[in-house]
Amino acid sequence: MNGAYSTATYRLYDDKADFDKKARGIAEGLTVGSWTELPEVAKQRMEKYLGRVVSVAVHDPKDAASGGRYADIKIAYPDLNFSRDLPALLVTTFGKLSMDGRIKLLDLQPSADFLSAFPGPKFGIQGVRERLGVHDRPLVMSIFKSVIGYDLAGLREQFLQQALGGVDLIKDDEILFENPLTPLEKRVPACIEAAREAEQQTGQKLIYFTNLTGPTFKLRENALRAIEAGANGLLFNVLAYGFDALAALASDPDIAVPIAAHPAMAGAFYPSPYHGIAAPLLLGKLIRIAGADLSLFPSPYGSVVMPKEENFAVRDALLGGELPQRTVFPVPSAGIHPGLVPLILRDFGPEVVVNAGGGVHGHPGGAAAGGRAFRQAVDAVLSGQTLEAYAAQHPELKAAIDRWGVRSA
Ligand code: 1AE
Repeated sequence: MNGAYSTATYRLYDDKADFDKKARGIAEGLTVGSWTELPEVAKQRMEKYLGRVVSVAVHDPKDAASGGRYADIKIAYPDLNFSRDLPALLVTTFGKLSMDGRIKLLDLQPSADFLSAFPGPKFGIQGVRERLGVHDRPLVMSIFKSVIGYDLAGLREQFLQQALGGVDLIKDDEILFENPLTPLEKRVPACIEAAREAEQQTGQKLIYFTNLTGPTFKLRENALRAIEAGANGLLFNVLAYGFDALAALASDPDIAVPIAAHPAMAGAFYPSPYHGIAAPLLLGKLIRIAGADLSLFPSPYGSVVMPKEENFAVRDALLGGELPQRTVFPVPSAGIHPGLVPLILRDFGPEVVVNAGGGVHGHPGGAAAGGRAFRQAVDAVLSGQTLEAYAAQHPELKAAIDRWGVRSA
């Protein structure tokens, strides 16, 4: 095969299909259309556009729970067929095909040439750490909770309490949109000012991820408005807008703040074994190529569960060496409390963001105590102590453990 190719791996379930034939049908159908009927002279002209079957691995598990007979099919697509943007890659590899039977897109391996069109995260893990001046421990993020209906003073107070707990990052709730009570131009300065007030007590720098919202064609303008108002981070509902919108924001030289990608709507894509896009690709590889600096996804421990194996594959896609783009902070989320910190650090290592909403605000001593409990839990693990032992000298952690317990597996 001459020229650059990008490959896609699919899992296709079918009790009777001839999977080799099916694979040839995909390779031809998504590139040149029909192949065998083409006259010889046209074949010569079209060959460089033809998709290739790389491999077909058929599995026929007999147990009823397995979901039946399936094949993992790998197809190589000539880069010649599509432009250097993510919509073109996705529509080529999984456009019409996504609706054709029980088929799931497991992975994409874009060519080096394709990947070179994507600068990826502007900051990545190192850049975010440099902004905060924190290099020796996992980061802690707190999520606003119950923001709708709050006025500016109420929102500022909620921010201040979170910041006083010593968290590194605070993110808007993803459902906070432009609204008359807390419009962007007022909300951002109020929160940044509260961050400064807290910094005087905690000595802690803080990034506030302001929810970037509005119609797609206004995103850039709204991002610049937020930054002009003082925002030093942006939260982005990437799956509602698409990966291309994220790529445009991340590569924009005027949008020089870290971006946290929220997984809202991800459940419409990854959980089915038979349809959609696998989580490691959706919330790992594509997020990194498109350029978010942090990727949130459901943890394997909390309230919105993603199986461990998939979770670790998301982690590996964000942190691993397969892509040329900077590494991205994994943010396993949802239902996280201080008693889960030992598991998070064991499974994700030092390059992780411990992220919680209810686990901060639900602390018996309030949000500031909740943030402190998380920082203490991280310190306990880094100093090699059990949470229970460390809690003997740290009342906020003790109260959190009394409330939520400690999970060991
Ligand atoms: C997977 C996203 C988690 C998220 O955005 C969120 O708000 C979590 O809240 P808690 O920590 O479950 O209360």
